[in-house]
Amino acid sequence: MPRFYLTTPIYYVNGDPHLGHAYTSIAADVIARFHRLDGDEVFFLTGTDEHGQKVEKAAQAAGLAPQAFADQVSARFRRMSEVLNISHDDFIRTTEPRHLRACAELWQRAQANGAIYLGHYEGWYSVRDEAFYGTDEIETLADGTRLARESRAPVEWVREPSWFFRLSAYQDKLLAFHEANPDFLAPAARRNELLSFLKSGLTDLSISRASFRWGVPVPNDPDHVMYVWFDALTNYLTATGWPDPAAPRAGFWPADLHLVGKEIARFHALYWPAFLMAADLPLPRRVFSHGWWTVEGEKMSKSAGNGLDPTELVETYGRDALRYFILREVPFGNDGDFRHEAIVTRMDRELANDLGNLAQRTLSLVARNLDGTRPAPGPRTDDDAALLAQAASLPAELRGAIDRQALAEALEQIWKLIRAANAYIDHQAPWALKKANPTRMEDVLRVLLDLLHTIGVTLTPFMPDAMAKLLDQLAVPETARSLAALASPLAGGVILPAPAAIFPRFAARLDARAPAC
Ligand code: ME8
Repeated sequence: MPRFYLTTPIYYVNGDPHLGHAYTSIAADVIARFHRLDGDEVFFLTGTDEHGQKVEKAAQAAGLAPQAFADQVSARFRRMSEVLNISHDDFIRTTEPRHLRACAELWQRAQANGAIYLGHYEGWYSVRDEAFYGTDEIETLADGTRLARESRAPVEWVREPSWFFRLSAYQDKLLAFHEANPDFLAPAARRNELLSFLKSGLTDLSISRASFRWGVPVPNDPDHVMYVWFDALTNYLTATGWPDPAAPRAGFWPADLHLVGKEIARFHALYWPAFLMAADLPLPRRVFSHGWWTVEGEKMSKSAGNGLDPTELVETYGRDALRYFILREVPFGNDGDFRHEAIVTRMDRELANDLGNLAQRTLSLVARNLDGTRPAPGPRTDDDAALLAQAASLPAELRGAIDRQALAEALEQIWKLIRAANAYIDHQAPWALKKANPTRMEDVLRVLLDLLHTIGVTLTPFMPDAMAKLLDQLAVPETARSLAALASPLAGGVILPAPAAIFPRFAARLDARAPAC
């Protein structure tokens, strides 16, 4: 079985989950579910990033010890996964013993190879970004406040002894790696940004802190804890059971895909490959960095406290509609703006009208005119054959799109088939054939049931609950709910359950939730 290992970033536990975190987790979930549907053995990892000064400060503000605080907030991220129907195989926490072991091992291997040395750090640091900045990356405001120009996060001057990673020594190797692997970092715009940063010259990276304690201890130096990013990136290795070569998931390294937001592309596409090179380990195959959401035009962030709560969004719209909307609304890789009006419009037009009505019309005609029985495949007209050929080519097209993380494009390919099926039902008008040509009516309904089978299976990764309902109503057996199974016709003569609406309109959803008077 081909293996596929994909990851989300591990989220900081300094604040609660919001729409931005939900976005990455949902996108990764769709990709994981698609690979499972395609017969791959998948390892899908998510989790929480619990060390560092930012978390330590948030714990202090909450009046809790860092570990107790991390326990609380990590549980909320786990709950977010449940609420969104995220099918991760492991949820890693960086405070777990397995992770401390892996960090120490990676450090020691890099050190043994001469990539780590003790020095003195003096420069700008942003706790909010947990990142060091060069003087050329800093801006001074009129009131004297200093900010990191790009992220607008406050910075402070730090002077302390520090262990360094010899990043400058990896510049040529990194450049050669990126040139030999043009698809390693996508989208292309992000890759170009990274290449120009890389070409502008790399300085060594401070990878330990001596001024606070909330971190992974540096091996053989009790005064230092590891820089949170050295610790955090290592989580992707930890989860495979590394360094134990006999661990059940050892064969999953290197990861096939790290999915991240655009602000952390550099950490994943430069620092992480360099750390791995220093320890003589294989590099991940791809990093995809997606865009950022604003909400009704406003920037959203954990620190600004204006993040939309994923649980509330699910209560309002339903989790499948939310999953669908955020992947459909903008091409994956671009920024997006979350607007209530836009999600409601898509729910009504695309889910309730295009897809819901197609299923409802077909299934109620089968119930009324064929005693609810799925007919056997009949002779095909050119129109039937063309539409079924479009359905048959869909899995290969989707594989192509999912391999490029083109998630909105994958949805558009499925929607092309839905629109074609709606045009077909209008044109064939099976309701009018009942008296005039009942055999043709059967054949038309059978074509429509086959199309709905393909639509139901291919949309399962995006909307698992609703598509399970649709496939149940189509009486599709579990064994026929995979991409491979779409090539074999479903048996005729099977009785379908009574049809029921799959996607209520948004207003009807709200009515259903209102307390009865
Ligand atoms: O960066 N729009 O954690 P984090 C889209 N712990 N995605 C968003 C978003 C938004 N407005 N806001 C956040 C960290 N995200 C580190 C990662 S990995 C080894 C360590 C998503 O809690 C996006 O995926 O700040 C982004 O990269 C991630 O949340 C940052 O989460």
